[in-house]
Amino acid sequence: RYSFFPGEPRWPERNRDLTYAFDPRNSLTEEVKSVFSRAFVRWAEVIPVTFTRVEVFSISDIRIGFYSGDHGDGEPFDGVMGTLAHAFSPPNGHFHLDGDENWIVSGDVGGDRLLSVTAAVDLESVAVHEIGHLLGLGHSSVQDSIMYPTITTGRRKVDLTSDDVEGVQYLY
Ligand code: TQI
Ligand code: ZN
Ligand code: ZN
Repeated sequence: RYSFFPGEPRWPERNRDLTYAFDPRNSLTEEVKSVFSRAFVRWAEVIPVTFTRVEVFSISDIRIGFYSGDHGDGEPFDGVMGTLAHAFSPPNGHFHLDGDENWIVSGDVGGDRLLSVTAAVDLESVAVHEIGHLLGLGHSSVQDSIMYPTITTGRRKVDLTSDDVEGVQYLY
């Protein structure tokens, strides 16, 4: 079953039209940015919350960036595998991804040839999971849910289950 962070933090009623922005220091391609847009839509379809991309990083509700190792928030990344990303509970909005991972950017997870040489991680799957945390969801005990705390390398898991939907609809 779904869970929440202690105290059930959520975005306040006066701010449910959330903005998101990408760290300009990453100079991400539109292809990479569109993966996040798709991940936000999956959650926005089931709750009265909107996500709008803005250009000004410093004033955005949700701030997305790829970083390697120690990046200044006391939770350093650890190179390939291990921690892939982290996001904080509302209303923090920081969404950080480990720049050292071999991220799969397209929707196509590809053949097993690539996956056997490199431990590749599907970006959209991780984004959907982290957005769950940004909205206030903790981990779930339901294996197929987005918020279940394990993911198979190279696997794509992007569809919300009824458990994810019930959890987020309780909050919003
Ligand atoms: N990052 C952990 C995560 O997002 C960070 C974390 C550990 C955490 N414990 C937490 C966040 C408790 C909130 C509450 O779960 S991770 C997965 C999954 C990670 C893990 O890099 O290990 C995904 C990132 F679910 F597959 F294990 C994305 Cl999808
Ligand atoms: Zn961080
Ligand atoms: Zn998690």
